[in-house]
Amino acid sequence: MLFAVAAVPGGHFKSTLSVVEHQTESEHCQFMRVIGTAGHVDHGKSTLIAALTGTHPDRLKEEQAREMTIELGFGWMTLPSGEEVGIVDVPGHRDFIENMLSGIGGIDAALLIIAADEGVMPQTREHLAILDLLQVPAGIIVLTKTDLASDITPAGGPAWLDLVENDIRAAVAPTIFRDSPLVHVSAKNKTGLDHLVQTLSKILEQKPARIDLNRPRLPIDRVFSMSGFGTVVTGTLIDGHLAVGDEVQILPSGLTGRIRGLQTHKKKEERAVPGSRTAVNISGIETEQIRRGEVVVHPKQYRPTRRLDANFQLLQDVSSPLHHGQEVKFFVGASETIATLRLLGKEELNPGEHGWIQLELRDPVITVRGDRYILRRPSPGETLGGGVVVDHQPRGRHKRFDEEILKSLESLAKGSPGDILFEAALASNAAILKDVVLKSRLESNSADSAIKELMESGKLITLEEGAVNSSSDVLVIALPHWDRLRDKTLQMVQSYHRSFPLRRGIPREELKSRLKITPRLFTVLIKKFALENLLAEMEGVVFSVGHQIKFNDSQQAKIQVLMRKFEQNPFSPPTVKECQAETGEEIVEALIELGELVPVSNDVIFRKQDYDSMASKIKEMIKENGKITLAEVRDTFKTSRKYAQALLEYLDSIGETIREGDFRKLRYK
Ligand SMILES: Nc1nc2c(ncn2[C@@H]2O[C@H](COP(=O)(O)OP(=O)(O)OP(=O)(O)O)[C@@H](O)[C@H]2O)c(=O)[nH]1
Ligand SMILES: [Mg+2]
Repeated sequence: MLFAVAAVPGGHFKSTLSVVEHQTESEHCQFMRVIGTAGHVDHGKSTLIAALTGTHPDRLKEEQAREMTIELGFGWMTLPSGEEVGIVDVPGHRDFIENMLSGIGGIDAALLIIAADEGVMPQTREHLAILDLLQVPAGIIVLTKTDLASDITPAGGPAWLDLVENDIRAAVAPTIFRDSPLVHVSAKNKTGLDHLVQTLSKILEQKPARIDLNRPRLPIDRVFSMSGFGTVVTGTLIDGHLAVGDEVQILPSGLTGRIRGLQTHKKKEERAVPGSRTAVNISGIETEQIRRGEVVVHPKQYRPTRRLDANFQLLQDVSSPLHHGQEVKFFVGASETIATLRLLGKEELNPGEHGWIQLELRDPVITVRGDRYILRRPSPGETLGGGVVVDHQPRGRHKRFDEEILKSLESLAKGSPGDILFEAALASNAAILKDVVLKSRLESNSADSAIKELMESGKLITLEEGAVNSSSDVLVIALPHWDRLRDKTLQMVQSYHRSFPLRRGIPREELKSRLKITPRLFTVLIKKFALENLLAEMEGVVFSVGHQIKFNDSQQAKIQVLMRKFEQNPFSPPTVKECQAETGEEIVEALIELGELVPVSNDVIFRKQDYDSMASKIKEMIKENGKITLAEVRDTFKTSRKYAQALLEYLDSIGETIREGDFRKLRYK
């Protein structure tokens, strides 16, 4: 059964690594793409998506009645290569531009849709400016409704479509769309659609893959409840993958839950990959507890922030300069909040200028260095500009005119070798240090100083002994991954103790396969925990230091009854089966674990003290006589042949005695 109607976007994140190719490990190769529409109201965006996918993206009754998109619409299409591409359809009306912003964040390519009969209009320009500020990786200009344009050409004048195209080229010249292909279509007559799909395939092919940074973020654009499933949230997944069973956290609220199910394009998946439109069925959190704009993450990987430093570009055609202290609306991912703007290094910012700002946010948001954001004026609504977050956890309020601070923001924006290496470590999980360096593409000198810096600050952790430099083979891990792995491991062991309180611990192999990590990492992990006195390992069983097997009252009572039987016949005690019948298998196992019972065969078992006294008596007798027979043992302890034989064979097997014909002698005298 399906639980999703796909939905929307994420923070457009350009990390320092996004300029670097990175697909070295197969587990990081999987990704998907999402495209978005953009353009003036009524220019034919939704109709074009309907023509491409067969499904009209407008879902609401009100939208259908008004023939106007209000909320984001979602769909997907399959390219000739077989690749599935998610689609986000946005509203063009100026009143809904903030809905458009919440959907456009995580897209890989935009279709800038312009009606041929109207040409460039105000929201064509505004959407274009937003796509440019977000630096959407690729774009296609789609001139639609071409069926309406053929008759417009004025007598004797230049062809209408040529005029429109000239206008478009002038509008896109200063933006990321400057070299974008322009495709003519008519959604009504279904002309040009194949060409559009081919063009889309081509530009997507040229773009680098989405990176799996191992720290997934799903900015939530829809929350709903499905009967039989419970809470479902949707968004465009970025920066990592999610898997069924994962523990997740909703930020900024901090609530935690577990992933019960995942869907991409209405298909059930075990794992959702970066760039995919993803619906997540979460257990443990109610629908009412989650708001649009919040983010689904793995625990401990992100921290909400209410203050950030950023560079900012004020658009050329805004109505007035930007002032210090001004109240603005801040948009990142699918979230929006009010912010107070601190203008750094300048008295005011004039249209077309850029500068450094610090934002004090009314509500906490999830954003990281490298995220692109948009600012709007609250009233009257106007897109002011946007930029890149350069520090999402600044130390404090900056002085406005401080050269040192401006310089440090410059270098933060460029990204230090330490930042670049850290990004590579985040994208690698636990990995060999020299492979992380390779991934970062740093040259060895800067890599060496970056390694030193990260080790000193504790952001990168070595898991093995050995030289630590750009060519070393030691296993390293970034701090957030280590924290997660550590918590996961300790929790697994503790939950095993809770489930099996009468067992000493979890079998090593079982823990390893549950953690799904390599044998090499597992070995160092257990070693490290042992050094930190958190876990211990004995005879292939891993347990929390301090864990003790404890019996409850009714178990204690059963044990007492059993022990009385041992007391009555210490040398012909109940058999293993009889013990199990008395107390249950678990308790017998626990008593063996605790060393109170010693099984000498599958059938015969003694109390520790009885076993000890029998064993030492036998050894004493051999010492006196040089040897002993089975019959002598049987008679000494007034027991039966079964017990005597099992005990002697056990003593043989542990190397205390050795059998010679009918006699036992001591193996070592
Ligand atoms: N003749 C003709 N009409 C079209 C074409 N594409 C769309 N239309 C019509 O244009 C009107 C608006 O189309 P929509 O697809 O709703 O426009 P939109 O860009 O999605 O509008 P918003 O979402 O409100 O911004 C509808 O009446 C469509 O039938 C086309 O290629 N040719
Ligand atoms: Mg529409």
